[in-house]
Amino acid sequence: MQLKPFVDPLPLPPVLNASDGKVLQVSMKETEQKLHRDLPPTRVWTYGGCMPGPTIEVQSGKVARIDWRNDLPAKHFLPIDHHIHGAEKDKPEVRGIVHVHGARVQTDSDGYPDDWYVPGQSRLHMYPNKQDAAALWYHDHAMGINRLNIYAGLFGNLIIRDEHEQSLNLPHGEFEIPLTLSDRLLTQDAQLYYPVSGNSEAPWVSEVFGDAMLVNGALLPYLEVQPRRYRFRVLNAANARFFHLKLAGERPFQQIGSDQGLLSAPLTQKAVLIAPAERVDLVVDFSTMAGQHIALYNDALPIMQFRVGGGNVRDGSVVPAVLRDIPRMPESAATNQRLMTLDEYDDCVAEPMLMLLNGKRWHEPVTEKPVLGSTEIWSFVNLTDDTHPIHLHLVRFQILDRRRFDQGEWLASKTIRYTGAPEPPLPNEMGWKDIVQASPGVVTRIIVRFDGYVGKYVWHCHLLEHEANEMMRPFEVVPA
Ligand SMILES: [Cu+2]
Repeated sequence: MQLKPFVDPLPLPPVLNASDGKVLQVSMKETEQKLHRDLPPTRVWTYGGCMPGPTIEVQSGKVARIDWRNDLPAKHFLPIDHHIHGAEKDKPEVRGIVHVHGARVQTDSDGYPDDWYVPGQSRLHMYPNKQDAAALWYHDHAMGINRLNIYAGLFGNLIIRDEHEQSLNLPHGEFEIPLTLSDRLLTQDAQLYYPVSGNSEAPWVSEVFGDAMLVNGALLPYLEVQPRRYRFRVLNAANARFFHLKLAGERPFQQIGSDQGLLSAPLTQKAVLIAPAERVDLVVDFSTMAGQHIALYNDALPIMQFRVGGGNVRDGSVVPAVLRDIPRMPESAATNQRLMTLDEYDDCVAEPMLMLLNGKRWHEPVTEKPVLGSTEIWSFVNLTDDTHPIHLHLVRFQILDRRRFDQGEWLASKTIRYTGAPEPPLPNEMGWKDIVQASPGVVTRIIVRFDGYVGKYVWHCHLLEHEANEMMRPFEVVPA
Protein backbone atom coordinates (compact mmCIF):
# COMPACT_ATOMS: atom_id res chain seq x y z
CA MET A 1 0.00 0.00 0.00
CA GLN A 2 1.23 3.46 -0.88
CA LEU A 3 0.66 5.70 2.12
CA LYS A 4 0.28 9.41 1.76
CA PRO A 5 3.38 10.99 3.26
CA PHE A 6 3.47 13.78 5.81
CA VAL A 7 -0.15 13.78 6.92
CA ASP A 8 0.44 12.99 10.61
CA PRO A 9 2.14 15.38 13.02
CA LEU A 10 5.26 13.96 14.65
CA PRO A 11 4.15 12.39 17.94
CA LEU A 12 5.99 13.69 20.99
CA PRO A 13 6.01 11.24 23.91
CA PRO A 14 4.98 12.69 27.27
CA VAL A 15 7.85 13.87 29.49
CA LEU A 16 8.20 12.45 33.00
CA ASN A 17 10.51 13.93 35.60
CA ALA A 18 12.24 11.27 37.69
CA SER A 19 14.41 13.61 39.78
CA ASP A 20 11.74 14.94 42.12
CA GLY A 21 12.48 12.38 44.83
CA LYS A 22 9.37 10.32 44.21
CA VAL A 23 9.32 6.80 42.81
CA LEU A 24 8.30 6.94 39.18
CA GLN A 25 5.91 4.18 38.20
CA VAL A 26 6.14 2.94 34.64
CA SER A 27 4.06 0.05 33.44
CA MET A 28 4.71 -2.24 30.48
CA LYS A 29 1.42 -2.73 28.77
CA GLU A 30 -0.25 -3.69 25.55
CA THR A 31 -2.10 -1.02 23.66
CA GLU A 32 -3.07 -0.05 20.14
CA GLN A 33 -1.49 2.81 18.31
CA LYS A 34 -2.12 4.32 14.92
CA LEU A 35 1.12 4.49 12.97
CA HIS A 36 -0.43 6.51 10.15
CA ARG A 37 -3.71 8.33 9.52
CA ASP A 38 -4.83 5.84 6.89
CA LEU A 39 -3.91 2.66 8.77
CA PRO A 40 -5.98 0.80 11.35
CA PRO A 41 -4.50 0.72 14.86
CA THR A 42 -1.50 -1.53 15.45
CA ARG A 43 -1.09 -3.71 18.51
CA VAL A 44 2.06 -2.66 20.37
CA TRP A 45 3.69 -3.34 23.74
CA THR A 46 4.70 -0.14 25.41
CA TYR A 47 6.14 1.48 28.47
CA GLY A 48 3.46 3.71 29.87
CA GLY A 49 0.98 3.35 27.02
CA CYS A 50 2.85 4.76 24.04
CA MET A 51 5.60 3.75 21.64
CA PRO A 52 8.19 5.16 22.18
CA GLY A 53 7.52 5.28 25.91
CA PRO A 54 7.52 8.53 27.85
CA THR A 55 10.72 10.56 27.76
CA ILE A 56 12.13 10.32 31.27
CA GLU A 57 14.19 13.30 32.41
CA VAL A 58 16.71 13.12 35.24
CA GLN A 59 19.24 15.53 36.67
CA SER A 60 22.89 14.48 36.89
CA GLY A 61 23.80 13.66 40.50
CA LYS A 62 20.21 13.22 41.61
CA VAL A 63 19.02 9.73 42.34
CA ALA A 64 16.04 8.50 40.36
CA ARG A 65 13.93 5.52 41.39
CA ILE A 66 11.77 3.86 38.80
CA ASP A 67 9.36 1.04 39.52
CA TRP A 68 9.07 -0.89 36.28
CA ARG A 69 5.89 -2.93 36.36
CA ASN A 70 5.13 -5.79 34.00
CA ASP A 71 1.45 -5.55 33.04
CA LEU A 72 1.82 -7.34 29.71
CA PRO A 73 -0.54 -10.12 28.60
CA ALA A 74 0.40 -13.72 29.40
CA LYS A 75 0.89 -14.71 25.75
CA HIS A 76 3.46 -13.28 23.36
CA PHE A 77 2.24 -12.17 19.94
CA LEU A 78 5.58 -12.50 18.16
CA PRO A 79 7.34 -15.78 17.28
CA ILE A 80 9.48 -17.04 20.16
CA ASP A 81 12.32 -19.37 19.21
CA HIS A 82 12.58 -21.93 21.98
CA HIS A 83 15.99 -23.04 20.72
CA ILE A 84 17.42 -19.68 21.68
CA HIS A 85 19.29 -19.74 24.95
CA GLY A 86 17.08 -18.43 27.74
CA ALA A 87 13.83 -18.83 25.78
CA GLU A 88 13.38 -22.58 26.25
CA LYS A 89 9.91 -24.07 26.51
CA ASP A 90 10.15 -24.24 30.31
CA LYS A 91 10.45 -20.44 30.51
CA PRO A 92 7.38 -18.21 30.72
CA GLU A 93 6.50 -16.79 27.32
CA VAL A 94 6.22 -13.21 28.45
CA ARG A 95 9.09 -11.84 30.48
CA GLY A 96 10.54 -8.37 30.83
CA ILE A 97 13.47 -6.60 32.42
CA VAL A 98 14.40 -2.97 31.79
CA HIS A 99 17.91 -1.85 30.95
CA VAL A 100 18.75 1.84 30.73
CA HIS A 101 21.30 1.91 27.96
CA GLY A 102 24.30 4.03 28.89
CA ALA A 103 23.48 4.33 32.59
CA ARG A 104 26.12 3.81 35.25
CA VAL A 105 24.19 1.78 37.81
CA GLN A 106 24.63 -1.08 40.22
CA THR A 107 24.19 -4.47 38.65
CA ASP A 108 20.88 -5.19 40.39
CA SER A 109 19.38 -2.10 38.71
CA ASP A 110 21.03 -2.61 35.33
CA GLY A 111 18.55 -5.06 33.89
CA TYR A 112 20.71 -8.15 33.78
CA PRO A 113 19.19 -10.41 31.08
CA ASP A 114 18.47 -13.27 33.51
CA ASP A 115 16.70 -10.93 35.97
CA TRP A 116 13.43 -10.98 34.02
CA TYR A 117 10.06 -11.11 35.69
CA VAL A 118 6.58 -12.05 34.54
CA PRO A 119 3.28 -10.16 34.21
CA GLY A 120 1.93 -9.08 37.58
CA GLN A 121 5.42 -8.42 38.98
CA SER A 122 7.48 -5.26 39.18
CA ARG A 123 11.05 -4.24 39.89
CA LEU A 124 12.34 -1.10 41.55
CA HIS A 125 15.52 0.19 39.93
CA MET A 126 17.75 2.88 41.38
CA TYR A 127 19.66 5.22 39.08
CA PRO A 128 22.33 7.37 40.80
CA ASN A 129 22.87 9.45 37.61
CA LYS A 130 26.45 10.21 38.62
CA GLN A 131 27.33 10.91 35.02
CA ASP A 132 27.32 13.67 32.43
CA ALA A 133 24.33 14.95 30.54
CA ALA A 134 23.46 12.53 27.76
CA ALA A 135 20.57 11.01 25.84
CA LEU A 136 20.23 7.46 27.15
CA TRP A 137 17.40 5.11 26.36
CA TYR A 138 15.55 2.36 28.10
CA HIS A 139 14.48 -0.91 26.55
CA ASP A 140 13.77 -4.51 27.33
CA HIS A 141 16.67 -6.89 27.93
CA ALA A 142 14.94 -10.19 28.78
CA MET A 143 17.08 -13.19 27.88
CA GLY A 144 16.24 -14.76 24.54
CA ILE A 145 13.26 -12.55 23.65
CA ASN A 146 14.30 -8.91 23.96
CA ARG A 147 14.52 -8.59 20.15
CA LEU A 148 10.79 -9.42 20.10
CA ASN A 149 9.92 -7.20 23.06
CA ILE A 150 11.72 -4.21 21.59
CA TYR A 151 10.19 -4.88 18.17
CA ALA A 152 6.80 -4.94 19.92
CA GLY A 153 7.50 -1.41 21.16
CA LEU A 154 9.32 -1.63 24.50
CA PHE A 155 11.70 1.33 24.24
CA GLY A 156 11.88 4.99 25.22
CA ASN A 157 14.26 7.88 25.88
CA LEU A 158 15.89 8.86 29.14
CA ILE A 159 17.61 12.23 29.13
CA ILE A 160 20.21 13.20 31.72
CA ARG A 161 20.61 16.94 32.27
CA ASP A 162 23.51 18.68 33.95
CA GLU A 163 24.36 22.22 34.91
CA HIS A 164 27.18 22.57 32.44
CA GLU A 165 25.00 21.69 29.48
CA GLN A 166 22.18 23.86 30.80
CA SER A 167 24.60 26.81 30.97
CA LEU A 168 25.33 26.60 27.24
CA ASN A 169 21.94 27.87 26.11
CA LEU A 170 21.48 25.27 23.42
CA PRO A 171 17.98 25.12 21.92
CA HIS A 172 15.74 23.71 24.65
CA GLY A 173 12.16 23.37 25.78
CA GLU A 174 9.84 23.14 22.79
CA PHE A 175 12.88 23.53 20.53
CA GLU A 176 14.49 20.30 21.71
CA ILE A 177 12.83 17.29 20.10
CA PRO A 178 13.48 13.55 20.38
CA LEU A 179 13.58 11.69 17.07
CA THR A 180 13.47 7.96 17.76
CA LEU A 181 13.97 5.89 14.64
CA SER A 182 12.90 2.32 14.05
CA ASP A 183 11.80 0.14 11.16
CA ARG A 184 9.03 -2.43 11.07
CA LEU A 185 7.34 -4.88 8.74
CA LEU A 186 3.57 -4.55 8.70
CA THR A 187 0.87 -6.98 7.62
CA GLN A 188 -1.97 -5.91 5.31
CA ASP A 189 -4.02 -4.94 8.36
CA ALA A 190 -1.12 -2.91 9.77
CA GLN A 191 -0.05 -5.38 12.46
CA LEU A 192 3.60 -5.91 13.36
CA TYR A 193 5.13 -8.75 11.40
CA TYR A 194 8.34 -10.29 12.70
CA PRO A 195 9.88 -12.50 10.01
CA VAL A 196 10.65 -16.18 10.61
CA SER A 197 13.03 -18.72 9.18
CA GLY A 198 11.69 -21.65 7.15
CA ASN A 199 11.95 -23.87 10.22
CA SER A 200 8.87 -23.48 12.42
CA GLU A 201 10.74 -25.15 15.30
CA ALA A 202 13.53 -22.60 15.07
CA PRO A 203 12.08 -19.37 13.68
CA TRP A 204 15.08 -17.15 14.56
CA VAL A 205 16.39 -15.06 11.68
CA SER A 206 19.77 -13.41 11.69
CA GLU A 207 18.62 -9.82 11.11
CA VAL A 208 15.31 -8.01 10.72
CA PHE A 209 14.75 -5.05 8.42
CA GLY A 210 11.41 -3.39 7.91
CA ASP A 211 10.20 -1.20 5.06
CA ALA A 212 8.05 0.95 7.33
CA MET A 213 10.29 3.63 8.85
CA LEU A 214 8.91 5.02 12.06
CA VAL A 215 9.88 8.29 13.66
CA ASN A 216 8.58 8.46 17.23
CA GLY A 217 6.27 5.59 16.31
CA ALA A 218 4.74 7.31 13.27
CA LEU A 219 5.07 6.60 9.56
CA LEU A 220 6.23 9.57 7.52
CA PRO A 221 5.21 12.28 9.99
CA TYR A 222 5.78 16.00 9.68
CA LEU A 223 6.92 18.54 12.23
CA GLU A 224 6.08 22.22 12.09
CA VAL A 225 9.09 24.26 13.07
CA GLN A 226 9.90 27.93 13.32
CA PRO A 227 12.70 29.47 11.25
CA ARG A 228 15.26 29.09 14.05
CA ARG A 229 17.58 26.51 15.64
CA TYR A 230 16.25 23.19 16.91
CA ARG A 231 18.02 20.48 18.81
CA PHE A 232 17.16 16.91 17.81
CA ARG A 233 18.02 14.01 20.09
CA VAL A 234 18.19 11.18 17.58
CA LEU A 235 18.10 7.56 18.71
CA ASN A 236 18.34 4.50 16.50
CA ALA A 237 16.02 2.05 18.27
CA ALA A 238 15.87 -0.39 15.33
CA ASN A 239 16.67 -4.09 15.72
CA ALA A 240 19.26 -4.16 12.95
CA ARG A 241 18.96 -1.22 10.58
CA PHE A 242 21.64 1.45 10.33
CA PHE A 243 20.19 4.86 9.50
CA HIS A 244 22.06 7.19 7.18
CA LEU A 245 20.41 10.54 7.80
CA LYS A 246 20.53 13.63 5.68
CA LEU A 247 18.39 16.65 4.97
CA ALA A 248 16.89 17.36 1.55
CA GLY A 249 19.36 19.12 -0.70
CA GLU A 250 22.20 17.95 1.54
CA ARG A 251 21.62 20.97 3.74
CA PRO A 252 24.24 21.03 6.46
CA PHE A 253 23.48 20.60 10.13
CA GLN A 254 25.59 20.49 13.24
CA GLN A 255 26.31 17.44 15.33
CA ILE A 256 26.93 18.46 18.93
CA GLY A 257 26.81 15.14 20.75
CA SER A 258 26.99 11.38 20.52
CA ASP A 259 26.14 8.42 22.79
CA GLN A 260 27.44 9.74 26.09
CA GLY A 261 26.81 13.44 25.72
CA LEU A 262 28.30 16.48 24.06
CA LEU A 263 31.24 16.41 21.71
CA SER A 264 34.08 18.78 22.50
CA ALA A 265 33.03 21.06 19.64
CA PRO A 266 30.19 21.15 17.11
CA LEU A 267 30.79 19.45 13.79
CA THR A 268 29.19 20.52 10.55
CA GLN A 269 27.79 17.46 8.79
CA LYS A 270 25.77 16.72 5.69
CA ALA A 271 25.00 13.14 6.66
CA VAL A 272 25.37 10.93 9.67
CA LEU A 273 25.37 7.13 9.97
CA ILE A 274 23.75 5.77 13.11
CA ALA A 275 24.05 2.13 14.14
CA PRO A 276 21.39 0.45 16.26
CA ALA A 277 21.39 1.90 19.80
CA GLU A 278 23.65 4.82 18.89
CA ARG A 279 22.50 8.37 19.57
CA VAL A 280 23.38 11.58 17.79
CA ASP A 281 22.60 15.05 19.05
CA LEU A 282 21.94 17.39 16.14
CA VAL A 283 21.21 21.08 15.74
CA VAL A 284 19.43 22.21 12.60
CA ASP A 285 19.18 25.91 11.87
CA PHE A 286 15.97 26.46 9.92
CA SER A 287 16.37 30.24 9.85
CA THR A 288 17.42 30.26 6.19
CA MET A 289 14.60 27.88 5.19
CA ALA A 290 11.55 29.94 6.14
CA GLY A 291 8.41 28.80 4.33
CA GLN A 292 10.02 25.63 2.97
CA HIS A 293 9.23 21.96 3.43
CA ILE A 294 12.42 20.03 4.12
CA ALA A 295 12.42 16.24 4.21
CA LEU A 296 14.69 14.19 6.41
CA TYR A 297 16.06 11.22 4.48
CA ASN A 298 17.42 7.82 5.29
CA ASP A 299 19.64 7.40 2.23
CA ALA A 300 17.30 8.04 -0.72
CA LEU A 301 14.03 7.63 1.19
CA PRO A 302 12.28 10.41 3.06
CA ILE A 303 11.29 9.43 6.60
CA MET A 304 9.78 12.68 7.84
CA GLN A 305 9.30 16.32 6.88
CA PHE A 306 10.01 19.63 8.54
CA ARG A 307 7.58 22.43 7.68
CA VAL A 308 9.33 25.66 8.34
CA GLY A 309 7.09 28.57 9.23
CA GLY A 310 7.64 32.12 8.09
CA GLY A 311 8.15 35.46 9.72
CA ASN A 312 10.79 36.86 11.96
CA VAL A 313 11.62 34.78 15.00
CA ARG A 314 13.93 35.80 17.78
CA ASP A 315 16.24 32.86 18.47
CA GLY A 316 18.12 33.32 21.73
CA SER A 317 19.80 29.91 21.56
CA VAL A 318 23.43 29.42 20.66
CA VAL A 319 25.75 26.61 19.66
CA PRO A 320 29.03 27.53 21.34
CA ALA A 321 32.29 26.80 19.52
CA VAL A 322 33.46 24.85 22.57
CA LEU A 323 30.96 22.44 24.09
CA ARG A 324 33.05 20.73 26.73
CA ASP A 325 36.47 19.38 27.52
CA ILE A 326 37.02 15.77 26.48
CA PRO A 327 40.61 14.80 27.26
CA ARG A 328 41.79 11.89 25.13
CA MET A 329 42.60 8.85 27.24
CA PRO A 330 46.25 7.93 26.67
CA GLU A 331 46.93 4.31 25.76
CA SER A 332 49.53 4.29 28.51
CA ALA A 333 46.70 4.50 31.06
CA ALA A 334 45.66 0.96 30.23
CA THR A 335 46.89 -1.79 32.53
CA ASN A 336 45.32 -4.61 30.56
CA GLN A 337 44.58 -5.42 26.94
CA ARG A 338 42.07 -7.92 25.69
CA LEU A 339 41.63 -9.34 22.23
CA MET A 340 37.97 -10.07 21.53
CA THR A 341 36.98 -11.93 18.39
CA LEU A 342 33.63 -11.46 16.71
CA ASP A 343 32.96 -14.81 15.10
CA GLU A 344 30.37 -16.24 12.77
CA TYR A 345 29.64 -19.91 12.17
CA ASP A 346 27.31 -20.71 9.31
CA ASP A 347 28.17 -24.28 8.38
CA CYS A 348 26.06 -25.99 11.00
CA VAL A 349 22.78 -27.59 9.99
CA ALA A 350 20.94 -27.26 13.29
CA GLU A 351 21.65 -23.57 13.59
CA PRO A 352 21.74 -21.74 10.29
CA MET A 353 24.09 -19.14 11.67
CA LEU A 354 25.69 -18.53 15.01
CA MET A 355 27.67 -15.51 16.07
CA LEU A 356 29.85 -15.54 19.14
CA LEU A 357 32.09 -13.22 21.08
CA ASN A 358 35.50 -14.75 21.66
CA GLY A 359 34.16 -18.10 20.52
CA LYS A 360 32.17 -18.40 23.73
CA ARG A 361 28.52 -18.76 24.53
CA TRP A 362 26.53 -16.75 27.02
CA HIS A 363 26.33 -19.44 29.69
CA GLU A 364 30.06 -20.16 29.81
CA PRO A 365 31.96 -18.85 32.83
CA VAL A 366 32.90 -15.18 32.93
CA THR A 367 36.27 -14.59 31.28
CA GLU A 368 36.46 -10.79 31.38
CA LYS A 369 37.05 -9.52 34.92
CA PRO A 370 38.31 -5.95 34.83
CA VAL A 371 39.32 -4.37 38.13
CA LEU A 372 37.15 -1.52 39.41
CA GLY A 373 38.75 1.78 38.47
CA SER A 374 41.25 0.22 36.07
CA THR A 375 41.67 1.10 32.41
CA GLU A 376 41.73 -1.49 29.66
CA ILE A 377 42.05 -1.59 25.89
CA TRP A 378 39.63 -3.94 24.17
CA SER A 379 40.39 -4.90 20.57
CA PHE A 380 37.44 -6.26 18.63
CA VAL A 381 38.75 -8.58 15.93
CA ASN A 382 35.91 -8.82 13.46
CA LEU A 383 36.09 -12.13 11.56
CA THR A 384 32.62 -11.73 10.03
CA ASP A 385 31.25 -9.89 7.01
CA ASP A 386 29.06 -7.56 9.09
CA THR A 387 29.57 -4.38 11.03
CA HIS A 388 28.60 -5.20 14.60
CA PRO A 389 27.69 -2.33 16.94
CA ILE A 390 29.32 -3.46 20.19
CA HIS A 391 27.94 -2.13 23.45
CA LEU A 392 29.33 -2.39 26.97
CA HIS A 393 27.02 -1.84 29.90
CA LEU A 394 28.06 0.36 32.86
CA VAL A 395 30.90 2.24 31.18
CA ARG A 396 31.66 4.94 28.68
CA PHE A 397 34.71 4.65 26.47
CA GLN A 398 36.73 6.25 23.72
CA ILE A 399 37.48 4.75 20.34
CA LEU A 400 41.21 4.50 19.67
CA ASP A 401 41.41 3.33 16.08
CA ARG A 402 40.45 0.82 13.41
CA ARG A 403 42.95 -1.21 11.44
CA ARG A 404 42.58 -3.77 8.67
CA PHE A 405 44.10 -7.17 9.23
CA ASP A 406 44.57 -10.45 7.37
CA GLN A 407 41.63 -12.66 8.32
CA GLY A 408 43.15 -15.72 6.61
CA GLU A 409 46.27 -15.44 8.67
CA TRP A 410 44.22 -15.17 11.83
CA LEU A 411 42.26 -18.30 10.96
CA ALA A 412 45.46 -20.18 10.16
CA SER A 413 47.63 -19.15 13.07
CA LYS A 414 45.61 -16.92 15.43
CA THR A 415 48.01 -14.08 14.87
CA ILE A 416 47.14 -10.60 13.75
CA ARG A 417 48.94 -9.29 10.73
CA TYR A 418 47.84 -5.79 9.96
CA THR A 419 47.42 -4.93 6.32
CA GLY A 420 46.86 -1.22 6.72
CA ALA A 421 47.66 1.73 8.89
CA PRO A 422 45.53 2.47 11.96
CA GLU A 423 42.67 4.80 11.12
CA PRO A 424 41.56 7.32 13.72
CA PRO A 425 37.91 7.45 14.73
CA LEU A 426 35.65 9.65 12.64
CA PRO A 427 35.37 13.21 13.97
CA ASN A 428 31.89 12.46 15.36
CA GLU A 429 33.28 9.42 17.18
CA MET A 430 35.77 11.45 19.20
CA GLY A 431 33.40 11.98 22.14
CA TRP A 432 32.37 9.56 24.87
CA LYS A 433 30.75 6.46 23.44
CA ASP A 434 28.94 3.38 24.70
CA ILE A 435 28.61 1.71 21.28
CA VAL A 436 31.30 1.19 18.71
CA GLN A 437 30.80 0.12 15.11
CA ALA A 438 33.19 -2.80 14.69
CA SER A 439 33.77 -3.06 10.95
CA PRO A 440 34.37 -6.35 9.10
CA GLY A 441 37.98 -7.39 8.53
CA VAL A 442 39.08 -4.73 10.96
CA VAL A 443 40.46 -4.61 14.47
CA THR A 444 38.57 -1.89 16.32
CA ARG A 445 40.15 -0.72 19.55
CA ILE A 446 38.51 1.07 22.44
CA ILE A 447 39.92 2.32 25.72
CA VAL A 448 37.68 2.08 28.75
CA ARG A 449 37.94 2.81 32.45
CA PHE A 450 35.78 0.53 34.55
CA ASP A 451 34.35 3.17 36.85
CA GLY A 452 31.24 2.66 38.84
CA TYR A 453 30.45 -0.56 40.63
CA VAL A 454 31.67 -4.10 41.04
CA GLY A 455 29.43 -6.86 39.78
CA LYS A 456 28.26 -8.66 36.69
CA TYR A 457 27.35 -6.71 33.57
CA VAL A 458 27.09 -7.60 29.92
CA TRP A 459 28.63 -6.64 26.62
CA HIS A 460 27.02 -7.54 23.37
CA CYS A 461 26.34 -6.84 19.76
CA HIS A 462 23.40 -4.44 19.49
CA LEU A 463 21.99 -6.07 16.37
CA LEU A 464 19.23 -7.59 18.44
CA GLU A 465 19.01 -10.85 16.50
CA HIS A 466 22.75 -11.40 16.96
CA GLU A 467 22.55 -10.54 20.63
CA ALA A 468 19.76 -13.09 21.12
CA ASN A 469 21.71 -15.87 19.46
CA GLU A 470 24.78 -15.85 21.70
CA MET A 471 26.45 -12.63 20.63
CA MET A 472 26.36 -11.48 24.23
CA ARG A 473 28.73 -12.20 27.08
CA PRO A 474 28.94 -11.28 30.74
CA PHE A 475 31.83 -9.34 32.23
CA GLU A 476 32.45 -8.88 35.90
CA VAL A 477 33.98 -5.83 37.49
CA VAL A 478 35.98 -7.06 40.47
CA PRO A 479 37.18 -5.09 43.53
CA ALA A 480 40.59 -3.46 43.38
CU1 LIG B 1 26.32 -8.53 15.57
